[in-house]
Amino acid sequence: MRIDILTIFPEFFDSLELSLMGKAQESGALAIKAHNLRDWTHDRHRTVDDSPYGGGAGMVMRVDVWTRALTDVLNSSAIKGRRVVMIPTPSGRPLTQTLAENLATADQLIFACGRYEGIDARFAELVAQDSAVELCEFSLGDYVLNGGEAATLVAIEAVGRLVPDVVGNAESLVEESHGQSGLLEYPVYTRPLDFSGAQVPQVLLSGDHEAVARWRHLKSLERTAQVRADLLQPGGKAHDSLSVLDR
Ligand code: 6GU
Repeated sequence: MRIDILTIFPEFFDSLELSLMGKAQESGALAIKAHNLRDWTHDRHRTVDDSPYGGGAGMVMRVDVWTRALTDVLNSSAIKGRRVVMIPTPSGRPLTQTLAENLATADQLIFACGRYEGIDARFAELVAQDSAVELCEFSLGDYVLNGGEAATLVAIEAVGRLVPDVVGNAESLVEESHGQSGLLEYPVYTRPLDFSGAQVPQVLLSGDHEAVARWRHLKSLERTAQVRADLLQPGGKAHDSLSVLDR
C-alpha cells in the first residue's frame, strides 16, 4: 500500500520509521511519504491560510494550495486501483475497526492534514466530485485535536497493521479487542507467577484449553460490561456475544 501525507509538519511523521511501520516500509509492504504543503505555495511567506469569510476566530486553509498539492501527489504517484483521500476532522465519520479493515484493501491512501479551523469546505467537495478517488472524512472520537497530524498517525497504524505482510504473525490479529467477537480483550499474564503476592489466575496454569477459553471469554464480557456497556446493547458490535450466557 502507498501512503502519502500532506501536512505543514512533515517531521511529525518521522516516528513511522520505528517499530512495525518501519519494518513494513523496509519490506516494501508499505511505502509512506510525508509532503510539505508549503511546497505548493507561491508567495514569499509560503502562506497556507487566510481569515474566514463570514468572520469568526481563527484561520482557514486555502483551497487553491490544497488542490495544487493533491493534484500533484495524485499525478506523481500514478497508482492504479483504489485511491482514498483521507481528511481527519472532528466532524468526520468515526474511525472504527470495520472502517480500518475496509481501508486496508485500498491501493493508496492520501491524508490531507488540516490545522487551524480546518480546510476551506470546497476542497472536500472537489475531492468528492473526482471519480478517480474516494473521499473519507474521519474522526477519532468526540474530542478536539489541534490538527489532523496526530489523527493521521493513528489511522496509519490502525490500517497499516491490517495490510497483508505487515504483521508477521497473522494470528495475533484474530483475538484482539474490537476483533471478531466485538468484545474487549481479556487480561494477559506472564512470569513471575507471584509478584509481591499478586498471583496469576490458577485456570491459566491448568493446561485445560477449554477452561482457559471459557475463562477468557467471561473476562472479556465482564470488562466490556464494565467500561463499554454500549457494545453489548442491541445494535452494539458485541451484542451477539451475550447469547453464550443462554447456553
Ligand atoms: Cl480526525 N481531527 C481533529 N482535528 N480533531 C479530532 C479528530 C480528528 N478526531 C477527534 N478529534
